Amino acid sequence: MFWNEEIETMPRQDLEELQLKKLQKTVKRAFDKIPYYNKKYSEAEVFPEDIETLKDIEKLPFITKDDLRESYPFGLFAVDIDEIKELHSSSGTTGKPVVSGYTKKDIDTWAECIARGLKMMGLDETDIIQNTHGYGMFTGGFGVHYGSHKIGATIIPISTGQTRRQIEIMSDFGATCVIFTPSYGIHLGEVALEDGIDPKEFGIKAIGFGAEGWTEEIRRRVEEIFGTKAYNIYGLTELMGPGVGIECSAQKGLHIAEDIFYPEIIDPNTERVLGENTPGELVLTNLEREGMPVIRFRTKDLTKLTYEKCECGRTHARMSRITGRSDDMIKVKGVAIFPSQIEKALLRIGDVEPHYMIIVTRPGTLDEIEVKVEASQDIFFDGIKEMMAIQNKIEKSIENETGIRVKVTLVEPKTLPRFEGKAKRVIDERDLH
Ligand code: DLL
Repeated sequence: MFWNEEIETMPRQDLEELQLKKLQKTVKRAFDKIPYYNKKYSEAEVFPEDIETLKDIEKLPFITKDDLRESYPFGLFAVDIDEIKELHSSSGTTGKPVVSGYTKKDIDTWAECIARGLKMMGLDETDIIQNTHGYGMFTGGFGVHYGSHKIGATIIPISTGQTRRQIEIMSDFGATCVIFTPSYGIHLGEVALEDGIDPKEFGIKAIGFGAEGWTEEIRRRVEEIFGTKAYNIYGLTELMGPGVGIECSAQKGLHIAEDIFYPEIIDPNTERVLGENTPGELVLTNLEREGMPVIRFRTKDLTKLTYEKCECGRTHARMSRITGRSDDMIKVKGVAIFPSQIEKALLRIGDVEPHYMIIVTRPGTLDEIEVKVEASQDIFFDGIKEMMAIQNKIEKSIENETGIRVKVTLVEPKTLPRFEGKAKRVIDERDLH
């Protein structure tokens, strides 16, 4: 099933011509309207007229999360704020978030991406979609919502949490599709099973899941619990939100909406562009965006691309499942966290040393974070009560900074590893590769 068959099955040569036209227009708009790009490109001595072929994109400098943070909040908008109709920001964090702005047309483009994906998953206007993604600054909730309206399906905007109510509604309202993060999906299924309810009996036709890393074992578990196929949904706030890439019924990679995003794969160390089927870091460029065109964004997500025509008939490139990150960002319960935020939160407290380790585990189906922090000599010898009070204070400070509850353990001074060069502060024991 297609939403936009002409575009989705376009011969690659025509698609590339279309991409080039859109790229030229985007670069020119960014250069003319956004001082940030104007300065960056002028310094690199590259100008809009230098983009004569698609490969010429490689002449343009990359843009990173730090660049976006520096332009906080509206420095990368190409239109006046009154043309921006919606604002989102990267999930959960209260530090300096990345802001994403959308014009009316951008919201429609977003809906288009999700609509294509919902059709890939075999859904149409007769379906009832239960959307467990949070509605708020996180892009998961609204993105799926707009796409669902576009194909004319019925949406249940239930958002995250209240697991038993989710199960009741799924059953009573007859949901035929459910959208979740893989870890929440497994949790949802297992709570139902614990209560003696078999999720297979809900009659779910398709599951859409994403927003965090997962393995094929996790997919198998989700599919087994709900008795249906689970489709990968990829996206990120900076470029739009969910819907940059979505899997079709073949489940052999996610189709990137290539008339809307231009994908490249680079070696994260040398920044050299790599060829098809070679793993590396995904770099994305908005080709359609009015409000905030992002050009050559280093996603830090590791994947590879294939341009081979898919058995579903679509010609758009496919990216494989994300296998990791080239930086130290961790996604826990769908929220993106950087070790620097944890560091900031604990240094605010005092009485602790700036030595810490972050340990991420998934004991059951949900993620847990433990932060081990070295106590100062004085505190360590002050006794258990004082230590507990400080642990508590740090836990609150980290929750304030990241929006996530963690367990803090104070350890003896000088017992955590010291690093030469780049510190490795995160131990991820979830085995998501
Ligand atoms: O997570 C957008 C989204 C919402 C995608 C709902 C899918 C479903 P951010 O919070 O900005 O946006 O986080 C983006 O999450 O760079 C990846 O590291 C990770 N990520 C997103 N989707 C997947 C996925 C949303 N399918 C960051 N597989 C990205 C693995 C994913 N990682």
